[in-house]
Amino acid sequence: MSRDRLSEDEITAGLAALPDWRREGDSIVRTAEASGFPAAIRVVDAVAEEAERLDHHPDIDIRWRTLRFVLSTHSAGGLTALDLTLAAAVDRALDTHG
Ligand code: HBI
Repeated sequence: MSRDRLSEDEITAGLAALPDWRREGDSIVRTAEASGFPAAIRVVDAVAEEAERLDHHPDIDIRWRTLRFVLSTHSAGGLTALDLTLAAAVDRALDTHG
């Protein structure tokens, strides 16, 4: 998958399909509450597996049940299709394990 930076229109279109995510500068961010600390870790574990498969990794802040995911493509200095794909994977992990 391309690591070319997305255009503003592409970012806007991508975020329309990711209603739980917010743009923060060159990143997209989602904060979510898991049912407890073990569930939060299960979410992070599922995301880690997908991140390895994609070779694309999130910044994750874990505070008890609260998870904050920050996605950007560091090598591109902004957002790429990989970030949108990983965001959808985070959403699935939260739906399944959260
Ligand atoms: N993850 N978010 C993010 N951004 C990157 O630029 C990135 C990554 N994971 C791995 C990676 N780059 C590269 O080190 C490998 O693709 C080689």
